[in-house]
Amino acid sequence: MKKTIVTYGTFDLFHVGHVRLLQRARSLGSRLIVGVSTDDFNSSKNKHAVNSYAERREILLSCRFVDEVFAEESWDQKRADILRFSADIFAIGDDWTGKFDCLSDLCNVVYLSRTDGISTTCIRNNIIVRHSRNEIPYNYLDYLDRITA
Ligand code: C2G
Repeated sequence: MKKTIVTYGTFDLFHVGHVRLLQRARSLGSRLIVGVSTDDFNSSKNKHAVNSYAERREILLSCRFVDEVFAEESWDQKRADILRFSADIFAIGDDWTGKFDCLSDLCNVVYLSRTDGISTTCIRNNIIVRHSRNEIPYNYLDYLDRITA
């Protein structure tokens, strides 16, 4: 049966953990729709992505597991999104276990196991540490200016 899955995230510094989450979510049905946190929404969470919303959206749309992308602008839009997309499944990583059970009157809520050993924060910190040890070539400095600004 054709099932629609909806998931959410920032997906900054896109990495293999994100890829596997999207692959697993997509395997639950036939259409995966991703709500991507906007830069303003992230600021309200005191989170500052390296990649802008436009870049993260473009990266996700290029991922073969993703069928559609829309903007996540607030915490409380999920119920309306599930109805708007007629989603059968709400899927997210198990670092959110229990947090979205409140949606189970609208659709099936699934928590998928995270990929251990990788995260956007680890990647950022790794670069900053290597930069401080001058292990990173000069042309990375602009990039670092963006993430340490
Ligand atoms: N993820 C994963 N394995 C990792 C890192 C992330 O499976 N090693 C999953 C997360 O659990 C999440 C998705 O990848 O389901 C996106 O992760 P983030 O970009 O960190 O998004 P998050 O901050 O969890 O945003 O309203 C909900 C929020 O938008 C969720």
